[in-house]
Amino acid sequence: MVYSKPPVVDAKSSPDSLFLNGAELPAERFIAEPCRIQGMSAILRLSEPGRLAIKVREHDAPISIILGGDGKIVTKTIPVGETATAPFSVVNTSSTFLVSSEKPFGKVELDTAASRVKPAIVRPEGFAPPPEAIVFEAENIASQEGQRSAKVVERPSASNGRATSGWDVEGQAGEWLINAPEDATYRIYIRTATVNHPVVLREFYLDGRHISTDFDVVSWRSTGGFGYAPKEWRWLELPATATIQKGSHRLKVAVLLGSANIDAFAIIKNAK
Ligand SMILES: [Ca+2]
Repeated sequence: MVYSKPPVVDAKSSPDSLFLNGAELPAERFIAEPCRIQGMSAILRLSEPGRLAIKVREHDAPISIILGGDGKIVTKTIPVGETATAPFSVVNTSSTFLVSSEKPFGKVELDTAASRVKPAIVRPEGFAPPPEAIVFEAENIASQEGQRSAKVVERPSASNGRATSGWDVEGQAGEWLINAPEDATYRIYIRTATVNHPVVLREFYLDGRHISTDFDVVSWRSTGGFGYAPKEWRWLELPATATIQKGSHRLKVAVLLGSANIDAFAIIKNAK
């Protein structure tokens, strides 16, 4: 079913409304004259920043989605023939949500679990990898993707005195070559510094595949600064181990949300 009666229908009286994680959200359908744009608006409140997948069941014209709040606006389009977007990164827990199209559209479903975010394990200030750890400096970057490039910067407090900075926008990714000394299951660490963002979201790939089948996205929060002082760096352990064969492998980190400097990586053979 699609809405077709102008000008306003209360969401509760319409079978085609807005759902967040399976629960109906208060929303309003409208038709904007004179262009007759069909739309639906709502206030979206989430328990925490993260990722938001959006699905629109029925639509005969492209769907435009606008999510705004706190001076930031994110837009996405769902083309005809597709039902869902790639997930949004949502910074603000309270946002205005607007979905519109040239033609009527059906039920809109939002899902915060669809992109499967898992927090990194934050090691305390002063943590140092154990002697058996194999450390890879982030400044030895193999390749980058995206319209903006990160740079190698001098940071006296960084491992080897240098780090990478400028991982700022979605679409950027860096790839590093890591070398495993033997076939084993390893814990993977990243040394990072970040501030002033509600949450940092990153995807980690090993040889082109997510490092775990249990989650797609790793999250962490401010470390207190961008690494100008030693206390601003933290070692984070990724929330899964990876079985890695002896030899060289590609570790890729893709930016989804938030700026975070990267100093180094480490792999540590899992004791178990
Ligand atoms: Ca470094």
